[in-house]
Amino acid sequence: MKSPSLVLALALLTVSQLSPAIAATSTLTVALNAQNGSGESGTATLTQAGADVKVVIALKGAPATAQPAHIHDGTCASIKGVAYPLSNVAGGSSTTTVKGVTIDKLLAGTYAINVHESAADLGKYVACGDIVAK
Ligand SMILES: [Cu+2]
Repeated sequence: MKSPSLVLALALLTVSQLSPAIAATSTLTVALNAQNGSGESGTATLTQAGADVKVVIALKGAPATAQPAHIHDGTCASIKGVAYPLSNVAGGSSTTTVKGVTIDKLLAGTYAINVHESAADLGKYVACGDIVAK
């Protein structure tokens, strides 16, 4: 005979195992703020697509020329190395599929999305946003 408490325990275990999938973040908008007087600001929209994350950058005030963009370790206030390269922003737009990562993994770490002036002037940052939950 099954005891009611065993049935309850099994039910709770099942719920606890399912809940991470249910709670997985499916989309996240990161505000990209202008840096160094660039006048470039906008958003990066992250969308979970299976095992990958699609990152769409939309910047106002950006030039038509290519501007490198990356997901960096660290924060905008304390930027570190490149964690995941993104497609260059051109005319304010960039779309990248970052393979093998989840939005939840990005949120669990410390990451920022950074856009640079140009390939020739990587040291000048034009827009940045920390990847944080709203
Ligand atoms: Cu970068």
